[in-house]
This record gives sequence, C-alpha cells and structure tokens, in this order.
Amino acid sequence: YVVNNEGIDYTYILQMIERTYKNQVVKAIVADGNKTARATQVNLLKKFNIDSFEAKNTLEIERLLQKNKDIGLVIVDQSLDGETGTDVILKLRKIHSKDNLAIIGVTEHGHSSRLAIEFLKKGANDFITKPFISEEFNLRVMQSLDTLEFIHVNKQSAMTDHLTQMYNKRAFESLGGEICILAKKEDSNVACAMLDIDFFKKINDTYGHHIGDKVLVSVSEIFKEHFRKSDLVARVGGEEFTVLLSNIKTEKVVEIFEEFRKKIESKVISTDNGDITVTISIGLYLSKEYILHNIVEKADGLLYDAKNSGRNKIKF
Ligand code: GH3
Ligand code: MG
Ligand code: MG
Ligand code: MG
Repeated sequence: YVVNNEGIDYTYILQMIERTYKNQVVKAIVADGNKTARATQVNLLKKFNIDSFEAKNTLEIERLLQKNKDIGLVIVDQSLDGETGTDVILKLRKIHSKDNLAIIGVTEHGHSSRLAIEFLKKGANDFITKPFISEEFNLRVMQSLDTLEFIHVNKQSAMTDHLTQMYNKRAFESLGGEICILAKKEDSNVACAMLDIDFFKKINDTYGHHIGDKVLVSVSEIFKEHFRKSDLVARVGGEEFTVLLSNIKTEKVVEIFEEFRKKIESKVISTDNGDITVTISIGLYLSKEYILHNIVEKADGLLYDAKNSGRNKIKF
C-alpha cells in the first residue's frame, strides 16, 4: 500500500536503529596519510569481506559517512593530511557515538603506549600498533564490529514487542518524539491514531489466550502491509496500537485509516477452533501540535468516542 509521497521521509530516523551488521555487509573507512598504508589495510579488510573507502582527513571521512550509511568502522592513523589521528577521533566522536560507529586508532612502534592512551581517551574503541600481523588486525576489527552488533541487537530488542515484532511503547515514545521535533522544524502537521481492538477480551474468553495472541499477530501483519516503513507504527498496549504520520492531508489520512479499518474487519483469521474476525476502533487526531504526550492523549479521547458510539469506526 503506497500512500502519497508528499510526506517528509522519516526513513532515516528509523534507520538509525535499524542498522544491521551481520545481515548486511558492513563497510569501513581507512584513514591514513600514506597511500601504501591505506592500500595494505584496504586489502586486509577485503580478505574478510569488508569493503572500505580511503580518506586522508576529517572532511573526507565525514563526506563518506554522510553518503554511506552502512559504514560501521573507521581505522585512523595518527599521521594524516594536515591533521592528527587523535584530533580526528575527537571530532568524529562529537557526532558519532560509540554505539553507531567503531573507531580503531593506529599507532607506531616507539611512541605506541602514550599514543594508544590518547586514542582511547579521545574515544577510540581500540588501537593497533604498526607494523601489525594481519591476524591481529583481523581480530581487532572483528572485535569492534561484534561489539557494535551486540549494541545494535540489544537496542533492537529493547524497542521491539516480542509477540508481534512491532515497535513497542518505548520505541514509539523515543522515535515519535524525534518525528515531532522534525515536524515542528518543517512546520508540517502530525497525524496520530490510537487503535484498539473491539471486545478483545471476548476472544480470549471464548477461544483462550493462545488464540488471542494469534489474532494479535494477524492484526500486526495487516499493520505491516498497510503502512509505509517511514510511518511509525507501534503496539503500545495489549490490543492497543499507535500510528504517527506527518505532513499529510486530512482527507488522505482519514482515507488511509478507513481502508485499514475495512481490512481488519474483512480479514478472516483461521484457527483450530474455527474462523475469527475482529473489528478495530480508531481515534485520529490531526494537528500542528508537537508534544507527543498531548497528541496521544487527544487521539485517545477520540478513540474513547469511537468506542462509545458503537465501535468499528474512526473518530477524528
Ligand atoms: P473494548 O472494545 O472496550 O476495547 O473491549 P476489550 O475487551 O477489547 O477491552 P479490554 O480492555 O476490557 O480488554 C482487553 C483485553 O486484552 C484484556 C486482556 O486480557 C487482553 N490482552 C492484553 N494483552 C494481551 C496479550 O498479549 N495477549 C492476549 N491474548 N490478550 C491480551
Ligand atoms: Mg484496550
Ligand atoms: Mg478497553
Ligand atoms: Mg479493546
């Protein structure tokens, strides 16, 4: 289902927490003032399947990071083009935190200990001393990437609802807050929908909790196919869901949710105990307010109206 594309593309906000490291081959930057040294490291990385870019200073590194969202690692030598590696690391860490980007500093024999300390102080994850054995280089790179992956997986699971694999309430609040900040900057409107399955308790009482869960998963699948990846959709309670969209026309957004409501109503969920259908009530609040908590409360009030006026309908 493709909604009109007039909306701001928030995909990159979602990408921040959707970066994958094992499924998608991660890329690296080799920053070194010396061309031969760069080539050596690029070749080593290539051997264990990591594509890398070359850079000589902060500007080049930043440009590469902006353009290639799949870069997870920067290897920085102390001697660069008009800069020192320690300065570069300091600058990079002001923008890129350790949970998004791994940095390895490269020192040289002779002044390695002092410099290694400086690298770590400035925010490097690790360091390696030249000349190095390729095995050590390999291990240090992998160690840094594994840590990144570990952080990523943990963040993902902290933001994901286990049953439906949708965003949970925590994710909704954190990503929703960012979407509001952006919408305010762009002076665009925000549409917030609160959705609640009608008489869900009856499903549990009639068929059992296990079947209730199955219904929730089926409903979550309809959410996933109906909304865009850049729309924020979350399971915020047992059988309660929230959707946040921005920069969208009133008629359009009502149409989107009306179609969704119909899809839920007509979906037949087959179980061992027979076919089940459910309906959903929707409170939809469209405004130029940017405080998430307030917006959600308004949508919740409209949901209450939808429930009280017969259910299986949208109030906006
Ligand atoms: P209404 O139309 O007013 O929303 O009625 P309702 O029965 O859907 O509302 P109510 O809030 O009374 O009941 C919600 C039920 O959702 C109660 C709870 O047992 C069930 N529930 C909450 N979380 C889960 C879950 O993870 N799995 C299952 N199977 N049921 C859940
Ligand atoms: Mg409820
Ligand atoms: Mg209820
Ligand atoms: Mg309900």
